[in-house]
Amino acid sequence: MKLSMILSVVLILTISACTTEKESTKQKPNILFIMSDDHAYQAISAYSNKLIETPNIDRIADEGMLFTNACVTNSICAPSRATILTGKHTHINGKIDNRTPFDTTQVTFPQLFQKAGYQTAMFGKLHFGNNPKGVDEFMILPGQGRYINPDFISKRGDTTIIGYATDIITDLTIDWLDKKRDSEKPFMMMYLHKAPHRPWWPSPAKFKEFTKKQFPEPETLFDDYKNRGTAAKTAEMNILNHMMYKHDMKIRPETIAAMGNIEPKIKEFKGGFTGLYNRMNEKQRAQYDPIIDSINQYFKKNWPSMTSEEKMRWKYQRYMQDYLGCISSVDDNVGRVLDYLDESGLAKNTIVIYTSDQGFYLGEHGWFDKRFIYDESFKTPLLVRWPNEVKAGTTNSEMVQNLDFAQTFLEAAGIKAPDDMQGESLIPLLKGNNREWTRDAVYYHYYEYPAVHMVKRHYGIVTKKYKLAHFYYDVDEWELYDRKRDPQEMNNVYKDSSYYMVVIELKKKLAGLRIKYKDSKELDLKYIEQYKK
Ligand code: SGN
Ligand code: CA
Repeated sequence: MKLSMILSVVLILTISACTTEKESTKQKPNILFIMSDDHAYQAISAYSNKLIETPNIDRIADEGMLFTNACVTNSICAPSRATILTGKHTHINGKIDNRTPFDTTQVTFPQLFQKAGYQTAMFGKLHFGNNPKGVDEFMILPGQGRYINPDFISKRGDTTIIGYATDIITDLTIDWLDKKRDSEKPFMMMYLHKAPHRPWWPSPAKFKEFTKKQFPEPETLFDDYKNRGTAAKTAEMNILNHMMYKHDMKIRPETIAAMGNIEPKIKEFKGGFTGLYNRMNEKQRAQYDPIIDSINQYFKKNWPSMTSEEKMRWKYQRYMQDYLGCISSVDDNVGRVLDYLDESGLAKNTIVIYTSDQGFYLGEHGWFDKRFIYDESFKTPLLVRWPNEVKAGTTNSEMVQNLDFAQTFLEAAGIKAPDDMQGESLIPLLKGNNREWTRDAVYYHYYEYPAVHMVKRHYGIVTKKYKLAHFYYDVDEWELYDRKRDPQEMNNVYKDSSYYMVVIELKKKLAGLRIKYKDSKELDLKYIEQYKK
């Protein structure tokens, strides 16, 4: 072959390689990962409209897929986020509870997106650290963040933005999508709400609207924890006994002072009502004050003569009014982002995911908060829209976990996932190929004890039919629930002889999962020792 011919062949090959690369990068889907904090699936109308309508979040499922059996590996904030970022169980990535520092030398999925040519950004609540890796741009809340006039950490230093956190996080997200990103590149955006985390402060408008509403009570609001283990009986998550008046119910310190020392005796609560109220400017206070005053007047007048049952009912309503008010703002703001995607033409090539860092109790078993392997906190909402790939209006009931997210996003973007990630890509399920999915059980492990809410350490296995959990550290107790016969998990049948074989088989399977995911008794002990330091 003549030299000129060889050169022209090389040239043609190079040009075509460049074009293919450019085209394939262009066609890569954008990822918009929306996560809220403590958003129970019971408060999304795509799952149930008993409590609230969330038309915007529902759109993601109407135009995509609703997962009805999505769950977390460890039902608490920072560990859930670490699992999502690393694609590993918390005993492997080390972020077993909210206290332990996150080892930032680990590979997280945004870093892989960035390396592969994606534009990456993160806005809202991360919970840990102040310099997330793998994101070109970020504005994150320090720690839990604040609902009103929130502080933000950014690459350019710290700043405070006046307004309501849910609206502000959305403004930042839309602004980056619209004006700041390089539109030649695909993007991976993490849009992370602080809402509806405790202490619940809805926006002034939602506060006004939701304090006028009354909500249906869950059947198990007055649960007495009979037929359960010690852990359920000793947890400090009961609305009547452990929810605070100032901190949670908007009762002013002056009201409490005038009524005597009536607050539940719980160590951890410092900020009370004033933590947020003192951040407000005059104008903001003027919006909240009339409603807070009327709640206080009612409380002062009626509380002393209420029965325990009436107190529980009143607290439950106050809880729902504020919690659901916060969610309503999340829903409006998700709507703003979805509208932006439509108007900009980005929607058709953008995968939109809506989830929460875990589920939450909305009065079931008399509780608020999370942590337990029991359904309301173990499960988490998961809705995914991916035009042309995911069939609109579909439902999936497989047992998927937050552990699977990283590998799913990476596969969607055509990026190889590291071999040591422990999840499974959900792409087959998203594309309707359920037969390719072989998982029949998931593994769960919660650690943060002793700590706020006093939920004991436990690990367990969950299948579609059963849930077996081992509570350890200062107890050694097993619990078994028959998920089909007892969906509310009111009866621990571990000692029921008719479940003898089920227990044997599940214990074997659980031991297998502990080996598969590299968890062990040694690690349990290591994390206990580490916690004591
Ligand atoms: C705070 C809350 C707790 C909550 C933890 C963990 N108290 O301590 O109720 O369980 O966060 O939540 S409050 O003072 O903020 O009201 S997590 O979502 O970050 O894990
Ligand atoms: Ca949370």
